[in-house]
Amino acid sequence: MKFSIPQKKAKFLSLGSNQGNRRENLIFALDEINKVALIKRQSSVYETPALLPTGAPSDWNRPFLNLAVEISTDRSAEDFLQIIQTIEKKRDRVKNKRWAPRPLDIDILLWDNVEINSSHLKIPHPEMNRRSFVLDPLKDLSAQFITAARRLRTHCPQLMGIVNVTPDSFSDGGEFFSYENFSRCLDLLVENCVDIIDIGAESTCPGATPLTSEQEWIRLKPFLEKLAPLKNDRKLFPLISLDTYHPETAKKAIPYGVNIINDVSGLNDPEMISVLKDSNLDYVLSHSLDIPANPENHIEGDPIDYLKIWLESKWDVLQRNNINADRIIFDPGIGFGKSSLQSQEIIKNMSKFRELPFRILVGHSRKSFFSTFTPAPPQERDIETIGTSMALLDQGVDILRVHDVKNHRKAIRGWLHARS
Ligand code: PH2
Ligand code: MG
Ligand code: MG
Repeated sequence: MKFSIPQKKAKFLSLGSNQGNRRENLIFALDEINKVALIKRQSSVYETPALLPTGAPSDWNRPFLNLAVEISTDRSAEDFLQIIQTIEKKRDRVKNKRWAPRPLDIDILLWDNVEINSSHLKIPHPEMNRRSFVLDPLKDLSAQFITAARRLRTHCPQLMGIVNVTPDSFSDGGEFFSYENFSRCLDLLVENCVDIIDIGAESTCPGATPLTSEQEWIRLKPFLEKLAPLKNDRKLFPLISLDTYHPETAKKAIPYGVNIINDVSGLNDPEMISVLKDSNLDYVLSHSLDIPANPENHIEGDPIDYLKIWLESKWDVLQRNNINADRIIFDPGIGFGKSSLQSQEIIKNMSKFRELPFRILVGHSRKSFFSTFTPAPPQERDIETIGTSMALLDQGVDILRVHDVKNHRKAIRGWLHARS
């Protein structure tokens, strides 16, 4: 197969909490693990419905926060199990009925190639491939878990919150182009457990004026300067994504703690490859024909077939440059080089990308294809956007890039509990 990826030999742990201050419990556990092992990669935090035994009391049904880490240590799995149990006890974990609410649970999932099947320890974790609360965080760490995570009914998406620091954005008309609005917006996103903050300084909607990289940086820098200390000070802060197609801007932003480059041009500038090679940034590979978007110009033929062929050619380039699948997020580019009907066609058929070993992002929020079936102006399309989002979740999409994170968070909670 064109898109096959290697299995990685590594040590993975999963962490969960559904009692007490769940975030503080996870932060405590990470600090403790950090004392005895190197945390190489850490996933986002996922709120997941409690998986309960049949006949469990209703008051056990409290959502967990779950995450996963990849660690490096010379200790054996048996020794590490002892360490984990000590950490759990320090956080008031008491011997209780199986699967009763707990302040902290740490499990070993994989330990390189080790296989253990004793009464108190089983590695690989025998249930891991059936649990979204394990696979969803794991797929952030390694692409080898992506397709398995996507096959489960309770596959939980990440929310990427849009923060435009532009005076001319189509759907929020320069709303965040002040520091007060910017920090209010950040607070709201963090409060609603946004997974990724996507900050962009250049509008790419039809008719927008393109910026040079220098102009873009002048706009962006003061906002990154506000954001960077927040990320440094607060544990479990969301990931930061930078919406730019200029490699020079991407490079300058790295010291500010940016984790992801969101490139709407889809690797149009070969210099972007060197930025990726010289960093460990994740990369949103987004399809487009023109930047800014040109409503007159769109792709020919079946859009899904077209995008698959396009993706294969881009994946060739990335592979040749040793950029691995763990770092790649594919985005079909709704509204970029597609007619309204083609955008809808893509949304209806996102499940055809299910077997790809890349995380998949869709950015449909408030976009112009909605205008073919609703009179609502862009700022009033959030409910329509959420409806569309629910249909995307059914198809296994991994990341939703949206304006209204607060209501998406609520809708996802309902969706997940109805499917779990
Ligand atoms: N852990 C369990 C049982 N149920 N449900 C969720 N969502 N997350 C968990 O970590 C979890 C659970 C047993 O350890
Ligand atoms: Mg467990
Ligand atoms: Mg356990």
